Amino acid sequence: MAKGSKRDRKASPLRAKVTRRVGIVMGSSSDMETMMETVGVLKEFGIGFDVDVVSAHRSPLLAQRYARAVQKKGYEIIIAGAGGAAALPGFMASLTTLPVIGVPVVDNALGGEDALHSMVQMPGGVPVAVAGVGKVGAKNAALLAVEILALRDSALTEKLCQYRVRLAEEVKQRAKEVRKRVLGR
Ligand code: C2R
Repeated sequence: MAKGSKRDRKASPLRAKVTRRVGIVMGSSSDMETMMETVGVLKEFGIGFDVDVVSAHRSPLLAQRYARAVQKKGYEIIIAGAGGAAALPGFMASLTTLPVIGVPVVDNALGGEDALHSMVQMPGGVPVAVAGVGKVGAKNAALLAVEILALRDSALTEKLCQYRVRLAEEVKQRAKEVRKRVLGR
C-alpha cells in the first residue's frame, strides 16, 4: 500500500479509538460555560469523555434515545448539567443504571436553587448525586467522577493524590500571602 494512503492513515495508532468513559450532557448550549469546568477537570486527568445537548423538556425523544445508548457507547458515568426546572439528570437516571451526577446550573431568575431542588429530591429508588450549584458543582462533579473511576484504576488514584497535594500547596501559598499583607512578614 502506498505510504500515507487512506487505509494506512485509518490503521494508524494515532487514530486509535478514544475510550469515552464519561458522558457529559446539558439541557441547553447556554449551560456550556458552566459545564466547561467539568471538561477542564476530565482533560486534566486524561479521562475520555463525550459531550452533548439534549433536553428532557424540549426534546424528550432525543433525550430518551441518548439515555438508552449510554451503556452501548461505553460510558461509565453520566454528568448532567441543567438549569431552571431541571428534569434532565433525573430523566437520565430513570433510563439507565449508570451513576448520574447532576450539576444545577445558575439561572437569572432563581439563582440555581430551582435546579438544585429539582435534582436533589429525587424519589426513592432513582438516585442523582448532586455535586453543588454552578461552576464549583461542575468542577466537583468531574472530580467525583474521577474518584469513582479511580476505584478500579490505581494510576488515577495516584493522580488524585497528587492533585490533593497541589491543593494543599495552594493553601500554604495563600496563607503566606495573607500573612504578608496583614502582618507585613
Ligand atoms: P435556554 O438558555 O436554551 O433557554 O435554556 C437548560 O439546562 C438551561 O439552563 C435555559 C435553561 O433550560 C434548561 N433546560 C432544562 C431542561 N432542558 C433545558 N433544565 C431539562 O430537560 O431538564
